[in-house]
Amino acid sequence: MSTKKGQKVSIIIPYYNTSEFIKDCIDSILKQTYSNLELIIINDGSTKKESEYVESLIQDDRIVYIKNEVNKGVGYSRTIGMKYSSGQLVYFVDSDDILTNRTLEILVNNIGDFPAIFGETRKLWKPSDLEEVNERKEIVQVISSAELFKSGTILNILIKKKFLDEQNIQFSQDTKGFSDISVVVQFLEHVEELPIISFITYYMRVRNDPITNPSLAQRGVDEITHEIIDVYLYQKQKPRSNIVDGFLDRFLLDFYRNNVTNIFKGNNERIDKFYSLFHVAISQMNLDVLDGQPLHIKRELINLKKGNQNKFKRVLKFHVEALEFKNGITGLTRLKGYIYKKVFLKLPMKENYIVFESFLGKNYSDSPRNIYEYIIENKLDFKCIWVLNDKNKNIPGKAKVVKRFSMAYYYYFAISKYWVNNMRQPLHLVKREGNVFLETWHGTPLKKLVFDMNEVYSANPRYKRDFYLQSRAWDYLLSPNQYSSEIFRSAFKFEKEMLEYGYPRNDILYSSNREEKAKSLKASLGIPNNKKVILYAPTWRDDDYYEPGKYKFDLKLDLKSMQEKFGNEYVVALRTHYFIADSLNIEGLDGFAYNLSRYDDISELYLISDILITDYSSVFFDYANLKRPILFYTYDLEKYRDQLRGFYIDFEADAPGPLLRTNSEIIEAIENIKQIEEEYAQTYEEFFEKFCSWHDGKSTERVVKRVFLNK
Ligand code: C2G
Repeated sequence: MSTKKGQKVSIIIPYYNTSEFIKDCIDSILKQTYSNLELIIINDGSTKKESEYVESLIQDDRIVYIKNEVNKGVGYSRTIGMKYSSGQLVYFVDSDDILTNRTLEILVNNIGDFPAIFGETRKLWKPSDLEEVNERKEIVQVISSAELFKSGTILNILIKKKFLDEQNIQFSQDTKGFSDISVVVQFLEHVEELPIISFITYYMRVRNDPITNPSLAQRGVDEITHEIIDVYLYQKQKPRSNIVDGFLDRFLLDFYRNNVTNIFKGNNERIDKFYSLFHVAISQMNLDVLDGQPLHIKRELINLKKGNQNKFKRVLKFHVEALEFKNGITGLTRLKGYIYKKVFLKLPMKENYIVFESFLGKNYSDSPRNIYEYIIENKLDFKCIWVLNDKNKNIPGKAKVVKRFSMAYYYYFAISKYWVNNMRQPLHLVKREGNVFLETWHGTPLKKLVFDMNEVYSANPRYKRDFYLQSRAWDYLLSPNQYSSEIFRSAFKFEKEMLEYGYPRNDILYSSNREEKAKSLKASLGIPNNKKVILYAPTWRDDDYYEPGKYKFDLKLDLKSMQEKFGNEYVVALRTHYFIADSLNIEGLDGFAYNLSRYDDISELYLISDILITDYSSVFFDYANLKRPILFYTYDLEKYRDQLRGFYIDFEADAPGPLLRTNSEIIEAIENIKQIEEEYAQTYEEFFEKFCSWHDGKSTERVVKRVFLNK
């Protein structure tokens, strides 16, 4: 239902360099079922490019656009917005947030005689997670204003303009963040109770990149702590009602409780620095607010208020230790982490210990394997430890095998000087002074990675932040080609030593006895020697998962018809990505289809293959070292490229083989494989030059010499 009747709503949005998000925000406002609105955008000194972008979106005559020449802050911009507003109702929105279709209709219809009404707010990682909420039942409840304003924000509240004018309610313009507090305080002076409606009217976006594009709330804890204390002290110096005083005390107390470990970080220097700051603030606090708080919080705040610095330190230390202990004993996994931190990390570090891990301990493979084998073959003086989920796996040499996340795993990670991993390490592993981390990584990127990605569709929405923190621990990063070096620098923000030696895992593709190796491997897998092998090795899809690390895969290759066509000449080796939890069904295809998804090392499978079929997996960059034919089964190219990931190269133009959409195209290509090879010879050559030319079978040697022998 669209309506022009009723009171006009002025929606006020400050905009500061958020072009990535603003379109979703504006669209959600312009398509409101309640259309009697004006949208006031205050461009708060954004860059030229960001300004031009938002200006290009102003295509509706309900939009009022105001521009501050320099950045003045949210409080100032909202005040300007109010000044220009002509509606009887105002509603503040942040430029990265999103409304539901009926937000205004629902709020306007239910405000009645109250000066303001709250809607329900939800957090949102990305617009595609928006739920359809229009059918929910609306229930209005009237509750205490202090409770409603607990989080200190004025977003998602429809307010009568007359009320703001009469009470002269204004935003403070003194601080960057928390300018809302001044408005909240004035509200609390005037209204005891307000209505809230049980209907989601506002989606607050959690930005996926707190590293390069943080929201105000995602700034560092130090900056926020200073700001909150400033705002608190500023508000406290004015004469206040008990309700407002109580609200301010509660606000600071909640902040303290939620952030205490993060602020002090158990570090003496920080404790001294922040002690003084909190001492000044807590001196103003009425300690009645501590009623019902846990004993340690009471003791900390009392000592802060009294100025007993040493006593405060002792209580805080006990509090943090107790918290760690309590966390440590809730379950076996946490207990191991606790022992790791409290005991293992305090043991002396062993200078010649190396821990190896490949694909999360799922197999004995990839560059870590080649590096390990070089070390044992050359009898270098190192004690090696392998992380493998299957503790009974047979591997060459005398390595100690430990299961991932076992007690032994934590022990060896704590005491070993060297770590070699082809993926990211768990966040809770601590890099000690003197630790050397060799990150081998696991492929030349086609699909965009980390900071080159826009939206994150994979199961972990904190991907960018986690990746950033993890990669700070890497000392060396292997690169297979110039192209990857450049991408790793931008996508990972990697600034330490890049080892531009080619991938150790590809040495095997250049070994002089590769024919014999292939022959004996075929025999051990039960593949007849007179049959040629087609290897199908696709990647995973970010949006198709059961849980993080467990992805679905739907086999779209028609193996039956392939068998009918090529059964006499070929067999098919199927190899799913290590994230795939689904197992393939190859019933009735005995002697034709081989499921090698659990086979340790894909490089060996390259050796036995005559044709590779893949999609967007990095496998083709490695396989191309063999100069054998490659087909791309890209049945979901548009979705994968344009929505899920985005590519670094012009895939259609530069791929060393044809992009095929259907099973019959695949079959036809296999039938004409010689012709395809000829057709793609030139492109393949250029591709090889760009991505494979650093490889010569000696990458492992170069890496070992640099990292472990210091040459
Ligand atoms: N892999 C495999 N079997 C598959 C797919 C991949 O064994 N069916 C192995 C290969 O060694 C491959 C590596 O896993 O090079 C990485 O797989 P990708 O499909 O490229 O996907 P991802 O793990 O997301 O790697 O920069 C590297 C990539 O961009 C990211």
